[in-house]
Amino acid sequence: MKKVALITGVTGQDGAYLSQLLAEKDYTLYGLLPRSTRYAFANLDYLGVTNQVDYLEGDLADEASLLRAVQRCRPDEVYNLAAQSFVGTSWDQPVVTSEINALGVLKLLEAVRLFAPRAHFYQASTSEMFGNSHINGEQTEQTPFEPRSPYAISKLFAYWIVNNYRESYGMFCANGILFNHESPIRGAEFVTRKITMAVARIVRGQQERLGLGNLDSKRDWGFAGDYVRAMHLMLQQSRPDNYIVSTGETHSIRDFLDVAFRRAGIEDWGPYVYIDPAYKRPAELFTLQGRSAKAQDVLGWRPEVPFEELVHRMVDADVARLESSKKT
Ligand code: NAP
Ligand code: F7E
Repeated sequence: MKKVALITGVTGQDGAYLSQLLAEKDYTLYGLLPRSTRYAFANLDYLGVTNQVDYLEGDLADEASLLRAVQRCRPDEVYNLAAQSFVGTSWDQPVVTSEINALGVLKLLEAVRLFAPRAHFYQASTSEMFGNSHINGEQTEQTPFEPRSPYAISKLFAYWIVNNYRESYGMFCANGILFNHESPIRGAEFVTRKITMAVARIVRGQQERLGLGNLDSKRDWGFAGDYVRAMHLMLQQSRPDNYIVSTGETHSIRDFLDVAFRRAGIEDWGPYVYIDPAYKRPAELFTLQGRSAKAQDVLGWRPEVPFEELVHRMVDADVARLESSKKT
């Protein structure tokens, strides 16, 4: 029998990579589609999987729509990837962020508890929950959470309610605590893609300069295609648990700029980049560096795409997009 998976946030970066992975594994796939995303299939199109998914209308803010969606598809696995996922916006729209990222998860858990109580449930938790907390410079599953944005706080509620449903109802609920992961279909508002899109335009003479915020913050950046494999593995275990997913390496925004501009043949990015205070955040996370030993030992998961190759892939994809848009 084919397994049935329901993916929320199916049109986002991770939703598209996960759809591709599960389609290859011959799942029957359902994607939750809020009205706002009705025609936003660019990421799924990019990976060639738009037609491999059946779409169910629903929104994490609308409990009845979640009840209907879960009742209709009766999933074996639920991947909750939907979120207001941009940390910067969470200061401008803290209530919407909390409605979706915190209460939305609770609403979805209730729908699963009522209509698919044996389903395995994945929650997209995040390294943002750690804030600046670390143990010897790293974050592990034991590191205390010290969230520093409305986004992180909303995700921490979700993390705990998922643990609570596991403990209270014996449901198979897993939290993946994922560190930053990127790809050629990363949202344009995130710093990595903002840089690679700008690099492509700068080398073609379509943009002069790039305004950025804090260049000194460091992130543990991996490849989204690698990280969705970890999500799937978490739901194939005999027991539900929480796992960090990360590369174990950290790089600054400056490092990212070095590699991205050099890939496009520009050795010194200095003249092209300026500091725009509008992109500085009210509270910053300085360094994230995750230890994914547990995921590696228990799940047998490994990250496969190293930092430089990730940046190269993103720059090359954005350069290619501009080339092809010129031809059409
Ligand atoms: P993304 O590209 O921003 O995708 C988020 C998805 O959620 C989009 O399809 C979005 O649709 C959908 N969505 C937003 N509000 C919704 C609502 N009210 N109801 C239903 N769907 C809604 O994010 P991502 O990078 O793929 O990340 C996937 C998940 O992992 C998110 O929960 C994110 O917070 C979490 N996460 C991401 C990272 C990372 O580095 N990428 C790291 C840790 C955790 P619209 O586009 O129409 O809004
Ligand atoms: O910022 C700095 C910014 O927006 C990274 C989400 O997927 O990962 C992501 O959150 C760093 C921060 O990602 C600009 O201040 C400088 O220090 O790319 P970002 P994020 O905030 O780390 C986590 C794990 C998630 O869970 C989230 O969903 O880059 N930065 N200048 C800038 N950031 C942006 N966006 N734009 C700038 O101009």
